[in-house]
Parts: sequence; structure tokens; C-alpha cells
Amino acid sequence: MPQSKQDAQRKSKTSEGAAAKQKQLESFSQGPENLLTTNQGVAIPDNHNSLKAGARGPTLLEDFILREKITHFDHERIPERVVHARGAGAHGYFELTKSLVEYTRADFLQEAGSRTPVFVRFSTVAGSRGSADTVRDVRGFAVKFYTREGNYDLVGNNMPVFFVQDAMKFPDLVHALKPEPQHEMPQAASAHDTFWDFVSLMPETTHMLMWLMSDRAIPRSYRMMEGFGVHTFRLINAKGAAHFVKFHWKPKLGKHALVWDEAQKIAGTDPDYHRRDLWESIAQGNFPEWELGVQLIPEDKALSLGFDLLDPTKLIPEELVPVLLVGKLVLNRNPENFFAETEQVAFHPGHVVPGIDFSDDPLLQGRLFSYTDTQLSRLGGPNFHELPINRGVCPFHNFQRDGMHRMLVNKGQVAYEPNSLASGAEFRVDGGQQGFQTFAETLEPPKVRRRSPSFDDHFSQASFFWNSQSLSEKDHIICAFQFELSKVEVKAVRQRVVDNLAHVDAKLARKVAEPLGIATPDAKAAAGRAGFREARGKLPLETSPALSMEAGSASIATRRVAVLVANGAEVGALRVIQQALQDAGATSRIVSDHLGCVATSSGQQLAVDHTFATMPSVMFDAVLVPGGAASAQALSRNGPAVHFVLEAYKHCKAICVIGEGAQLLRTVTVEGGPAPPGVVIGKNDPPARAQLAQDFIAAIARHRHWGRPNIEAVAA
Ligand code: HDE
Repeated sequence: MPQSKQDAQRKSKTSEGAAAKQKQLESFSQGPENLLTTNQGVAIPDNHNSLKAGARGPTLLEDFILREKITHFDHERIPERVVHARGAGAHGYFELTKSLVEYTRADFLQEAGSRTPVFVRFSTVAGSRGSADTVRDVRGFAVKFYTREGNYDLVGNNMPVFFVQDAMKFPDLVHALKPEPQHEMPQAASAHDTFWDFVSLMPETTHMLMWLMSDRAIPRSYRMMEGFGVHTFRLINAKGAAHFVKFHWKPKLGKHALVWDEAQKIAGTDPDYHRRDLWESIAQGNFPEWELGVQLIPEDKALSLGFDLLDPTKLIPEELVPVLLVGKLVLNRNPENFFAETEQVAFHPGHVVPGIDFSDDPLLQGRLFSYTDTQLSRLGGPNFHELPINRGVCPFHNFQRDGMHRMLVNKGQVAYEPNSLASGAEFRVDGGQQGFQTFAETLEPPKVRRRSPSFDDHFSQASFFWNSQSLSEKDHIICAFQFELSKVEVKAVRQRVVDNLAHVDAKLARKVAEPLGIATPDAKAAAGRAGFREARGKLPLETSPALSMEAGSASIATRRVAVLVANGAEVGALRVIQQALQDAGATSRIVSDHLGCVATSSGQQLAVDHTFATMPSVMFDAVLVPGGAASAQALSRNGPAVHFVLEAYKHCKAICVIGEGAQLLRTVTVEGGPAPPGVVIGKNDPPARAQLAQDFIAAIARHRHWGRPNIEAVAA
């Protein structure tokens, strides 16, 4: 067969694979109709008035139409998730780009080019369903692959390690993190006494605390964060040979974060910031994309890493074991119905397919029990796998029967195995080589309720993470610890935290302690406390560049630029820059103090998209102030406009001011002096316009420009 025909055939096969779930969901969908009936199908004559004894009389109990409507309404809510309650989901596909046949027999990881439908849910951990998106927290990154061999769920986070080493401590961690039980405050925040009390008494949390206090905990977008499987898993090939594996998701747009002050303001301006960003990107055809990476470790090399890969507070540096990129995840379809899909989706790290198996990580082992259990109360019974979003796209059959909300109508007299009555021949599933084969791991006796001494090193990877950060990232970590601990009322708790930090880095601990009104950090005091372990491993590396977010990405695709205008704006340069931004995939929006239009300096009308009040600077990645004496003067006298530019300056965003527009920055720049980093100051002169556009684009691509002068002086 000619190559082109083969390619075409494969293409149609791969898109069929990716569409399988969509087709299935459509069979359950219902759109708007011009008919109103009860749930029994009886036509409703009047949806405005209940049945009464006389027009002004009491409502009759007989009104089955009213009762049905209100009863259903009364039961519309289901319990929110115990953790990860706040989330947003999307459909898409996973395409394998490199076969993993050598390592696993999993069907969806065999043939490069094959596509598997997926549903992904991102989430925060601590907040309730209605909480703000941009709080400081870990983000969930849960992927359900609808494979031809059953559903596979990779239920990970945006940080590669976790707080605790053993499932036994998870309920304690969550109780300490969630709002305090006496008054249910604070919402979606770790900055309170119980959280820091718990973690200060549990030094094993230290590495994860470094991640939580870093900018990873305030991502710019779900589309711009990494994902990690966290635990070590196993891949098993057709011969039964195993490799340990760590899973990674690498975002195509690079990894980027907000600034803490900005994140808090967005939580008020647009609590749905991340959810909206995901929805709008997909709706506009800017499909979010990640690459799937695997770190593969032969079983016999596991003990030579210098730490225990069963310990979920440890990561394997990419520079030690490279991340092999094997596929891409593309999210290209928004859900039709939030409740039916995003709320009812039920993930489970125990949903594995042949060729993928578990490790003995004691945190993972505990999760294997928890996720089915929690769905029983959240989704109301054992048949949640029948909900449309949770159904596999491959056939399934077993003799489990009945239960709440059963939808399948199982036919025939036989609901047991072995049997001979179902088809007349004996049916028996009793061993053999078919189906899921558990890896035949040799276990170490005896039974013990004990932590392995190989988990005792609580600080060396926290130091490794710290050492891998850039100066500005270190600064942000220090500020985050200071902010959180300033909200802790009990002094002894603050002290315990900094005493622990002294084992990560003495300077870090001292800096954090400075504004906290406590004694200098005392490493010895920490070492004397219960739960403290002396062990300290040694990695063959000093730092890992992959752990820093500083490198970012060169693309400005999907970035949002605000253009501030008033009457008299000069739009010659503006048009050139707007076109260049659009060509680079960014969007620009005109912002002024009123909707409608402003008059340009040449007397044309310029349509305004937003006002300063509804779309403040925190909703944009960069700001552009065009020239035009009248416009610049009006903006300089307008408090919200001045605040807009200064706030963007303080948040270290790219700023471009043209001609008279430079007035807006006069409080932070010196006239005729050098432009601060990331500030492009341009003349309104036609030959310079193209270069101006390129300089501005380059500044946006850097994402943020730390180390600007006069930042502390900006009140924003
Ligand atoms: Fe979860 N976790 N978890 N978790 N988790 C849940 O399951 C639990 C852990 C993660 O978008 C719950 O369906 C235990 C680590 C994500 O629907 C619950 C332990 C990691 C999501 C639960 C952990 C995660 C959950 C709540 C320790 C990162 C959201 C509702 C033994 C690898 C999935 C639900 C979604 C959700 C229990 C630890 C990630 C209660 C007991 C480690 C992304 O079952």
C-alpha cells in the first residue's frame, strides 16, 4: 500500500479512537426542546402557577407537578469532594509519539500515532467548590484515559512530591489544612495556625513546604503548569519485565506563575480566573497542550539513587534520570454540562490497565483504598462507573449486580461464575495469562507497623530544591513563608517552623524569621524534637535547573495585553504593535474609563472593550500606553489608569509606553534615564514602530522582569 494511503488510514483510525468517548457521551445528551413534561413524560400545562384551592387560596398537596419539580430541586446537590472540591475539566486526546513497547504492554502506549480519548480535571486542594482559583495551594492534575483495555487514571498534582510519607497521616494533614473546625475559617488558605502547627511537628513535610511556598503554588494558568504522577509506578512489558516509572506532564506554553499580591487581587476580581482561562482558551481554539514524559528506572538500579523512590517526599532529578518524552495531551473540547462531567467524574489511582502497576509507596497504597470509598458517599452508591463520564469505551462485563441507581439491564438467569447455564458451555475465569497480571513482586517479611529508615532524610531534597531556585524565586519563597507565618498567632509554632528551616538553609531560616517577632532559628532545637531524623542523603548534583521556572518559554501565544486609552490617543504605532501581537498569538484589548468609543488624535472612533473598574491590570499579562498628548494627559489625571500602569510595574509585567504615554510611568522612571527592565519606551515615529513591536513582544516573552527599581515605592 502506498505510504500516503497508509498515513490516511492511520489518521482516520487515530481520530476515530479519540472520538470514541464523544460519540458515547452524545448518546446520553439532551438539548433544548420546545416541550415541558414531568419526569414521567406528562405534558405540563402551566410552569408559572401551582395548583390552588381558589386563585388566592392555599396550594394543594395534590399538585404532583409542583411536588416533582421542587423535590428534584431539593436534591440537586451532591457532597463536594473531601479534598480537590474546586475544579475545572476538559475533554481531549492523548497521542503517543514514541512507542513504549519495550517497557510496557499497555495497549495505548504501543503504537506511535495512536490516539486515546481523555478527560482531565484540574483542581485546588483545600478550598470548597465555590472558592477562588488563585489561592496558594497545590493543583490537582487528574487524567482519565479511555483506553481500549479499560480506563486508566493518572491522578497527579502540579508538584512532584507530597507532604506526608504514609497514608495514615493524610486525614491529619487535611484536617490541619482545611478551615479550622470551630468557625470554618479561613477558606482555601494554608496561612493559619493548625496547618503550620501540624507541619512544624512533621519535618517530613519540609520538602513539600518549599514547593508550596514557591511560585508553583500560584500558577498563571492551568495551561502553564507541569503535572506529576508523584508516586513511583511500574511499567510491565509483554515478557513480564518491570521498570519503575515517574510520570511528568510538560506544558507547551512553559511554566509560569502569578505574583502573590496579584493572585490575591485576582481572587476578588475574578475568582474563576483559572476555570475561565481554560474554558475560553478551548472555546477560542487555543488548545492547551502538554507532553507526557517518563523517567524509567530499571528495578535493579532503584537502590542506587541515594534515596528511596518509594518515599513520596522525594523526586528524581531530571538531570540524574532524563525525562523521555513519549506523547502529547491536547484538550480540545469543553464539557457540555459541568455537573454531569466535571463534577461526576470519578478518578482513582487504582484504575490501571495491563502493563501499568503500582509500587509499594505507602501513600499510594493508601490511595488505592480511598478513591472508590469516597465515590460511594459522593456519588451515592456502587454504580458510579455507569455514569456517562465514567464509562469505559471498551466492552465490560462481570457478575456484579444491582445497587443504587443501577442503569444496566443485565439479561439472563446467570449472575455467577463459574457457570454452564449462560451459553450452554462451561465458563470459568480461573487463572491463566489473560487480563491484568499483577507484577510478581517478592515481598519482605515480617508484618510491621513502622516507617522504613530509608525514609528518614527529611531535609536534603528541600535544600536541593532551594539551591536550584533563582535569586528572585528564593525571594518569593522567603516572602511566602513570612506572609503565612505572620498569620499564625501562636509564637511557638512560628518558631518551630523556622527551626526546621534552619536544616534546609541557614540564610533562608534567618530571613524568614526576621519580621516574625521570634528568636533566631535554632537548628539544635529542631533536632531535639520528636519526629526529627538526623539522616541526610547526598545527591550527586548540587542543583537541578529543571526545578526552576525562571527559563519560562519564548512564546507569547494567548497572552493578554491591555491598551490604555482616552480621547486623543495616537493609534499609528498602536496598530502596528497590535498586528504584531496578533501575529505572535497574543490578544490586545482596549481599556478606558467608559465603554463605547474614544476619539483618536486623527478623529476616528476607537471601540473600547473594557473599563479600568472591571478589568484591572491583574487581568492582563502586559500593558501598552499609546501616545497622543490629550490621551496621555487625561490618563495621568485618572487615578485608576495611573494605578493600572503602576500595578503592572510592581508586578514586573512588560510595559510599553509610546511618546506622551511615558507620563504614566513618571513616578518610577527618571526622564532620559535608562528604561527599567521590561519597560519599552518608544517614540511615535513610523520607522521605529516595527522595532518597538518586536521589543515589546520580547519583553512579554520574558513573562516577568524582576529586580526593577522603585518597586517598594509603588503603593499598588
Ligand atoms: Fe487524593 N483524594 N488522596 N491525592 N486526590 C481525592 O477522591 C486521598 C493524594 C488527588 O479531580 C479524593 O474523588 C488519600 C496524592 C487529586 O476528581 C479522596 C490520599 C495526590 C484528586 C482522596 C491522597 C492526590 C484527589 C477526594 C493519601 C497526588 C482530585 C474526591 C493516602 C499524587 C481528583 C475523590 C478529581 C482526590 C484521597 C493523596 C491527588 C478523598 C487518602 C499524593 C488530583 O479519595
